[in-house]
Amino acid sequence: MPIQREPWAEPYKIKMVEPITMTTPAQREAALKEAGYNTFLLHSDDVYIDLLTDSGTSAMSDRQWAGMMLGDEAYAGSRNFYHLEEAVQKYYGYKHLIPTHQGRGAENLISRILIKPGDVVPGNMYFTTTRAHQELAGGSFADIIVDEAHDAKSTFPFKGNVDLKKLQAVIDQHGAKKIPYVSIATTVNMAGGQPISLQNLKDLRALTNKHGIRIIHDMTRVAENAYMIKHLEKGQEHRSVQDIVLEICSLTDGATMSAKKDALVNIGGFLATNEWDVFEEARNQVVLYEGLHTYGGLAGRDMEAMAIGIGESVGEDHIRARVGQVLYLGNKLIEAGIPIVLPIGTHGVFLDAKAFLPHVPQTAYPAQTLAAELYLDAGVRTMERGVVSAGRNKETGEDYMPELELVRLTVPRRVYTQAHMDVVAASVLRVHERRASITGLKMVYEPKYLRFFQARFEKI
Ligand code: PLI
Repeated sequence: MPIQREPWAEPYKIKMVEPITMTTPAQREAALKEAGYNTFLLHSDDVYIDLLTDSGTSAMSDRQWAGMMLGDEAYAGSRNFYHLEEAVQKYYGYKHLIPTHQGRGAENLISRILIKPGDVVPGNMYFTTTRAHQELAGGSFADIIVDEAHDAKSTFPFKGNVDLKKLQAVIDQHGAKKIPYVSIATTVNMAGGQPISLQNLKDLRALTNKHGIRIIHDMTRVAENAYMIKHLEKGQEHRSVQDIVLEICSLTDGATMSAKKDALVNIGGFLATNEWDVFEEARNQVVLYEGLHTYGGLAGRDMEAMAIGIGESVGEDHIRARVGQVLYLGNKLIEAGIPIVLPIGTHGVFLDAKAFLPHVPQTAYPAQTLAAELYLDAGVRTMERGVVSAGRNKETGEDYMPELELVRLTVPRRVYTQAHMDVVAASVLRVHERRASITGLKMVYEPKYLRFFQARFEKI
């Protein structure tokens, strides 16, 4: 991790402000009960500092807002689509582009196009929506991430790496024909925002080439991953983030993108591919699920903001401050002895709820409980990333019991200041001090799909 010797400040100044609500403990208690102890079900008006997600919560730049005014809202062939296509080709190097309303729209398309019932999709840990679409298309997910990723205490710098022996075992067991692609995320959200190394990706490319297997890249946080490669991987320190991003993409065959993260927009995503056949099929199917292939569910102005945001996302000053702010919060918590996933991730700090609340069994949802308690303390909203998010095995119906039972403090891009981070750290410390008095939750309502979004709980 780069050592921060000098104080740093955000590389922007504030031109417009959005007031936020301050609430009393009694108001928060009532709001939490009303929300079934699920932070997804809180009204954002009842939230003070919103660290639920970094998805769609970024502050756009003045240039992006200016771009919004240049929206060409034609149904077909909007000029903003061509700007976006140019940006995707220039910064990411993929040949063909299909815009979608957000990342999961692209996941739906690629899963429907490439996965047949009975197929297996290996990946560097699952992501909720990605795996759900793979399963809806009849596939099953196989976890091939390195063991260190499942150990919150391991300080291995590239916990997003693929264990090539695990992939070889999947190939040996099922045969390459049953593997439509390997799904690689930069960075790995569910592991705590951990990067994959360039060397590992090159080794993966060599192995998949040998077996004729594609790599599909979940490039949601690729610039953050590239920043970590620059600072942690030998021989990469003199390269620009922009250059590393291009190389990462060049090692893969196509990508799904949630532009709501790295690309600094409030809505939008895309599917990109280098294969003409895949592009043609996606262009056919996108009209059923998203919209015409030159807008994919987005307004022209959204595509313009995305095109500009992609360029800003690989700027050295931007990415240093973005990851730097997360490191600032993480280091404050480490200094205070709070158990967090190490190393600190790039988009958020992940509390280790099993270590934070060792007396709460996983069946009583320690991470869900901790997220609720954090909200009660000061109105900071966070997200469970543990047994509730993991869901159930579709064959056996049993709960997945993930090693990692985490609460994610996700930092939106360019939204909060370091002072907000100080307030968050103080609140976590207060909850930690009274942790012995905290009991778990029981689930009283469970939706069929992606249950973490709408599940409801009661105090045990
Ligand atoms: O929320 P979408 O549909 O634009 O993107 C789905 C998605 C795909 N991959 C990864 C790695 C994600 O993190 C992701 C969405 N993440 C959310 C919403 C999050 O809060 O982390």
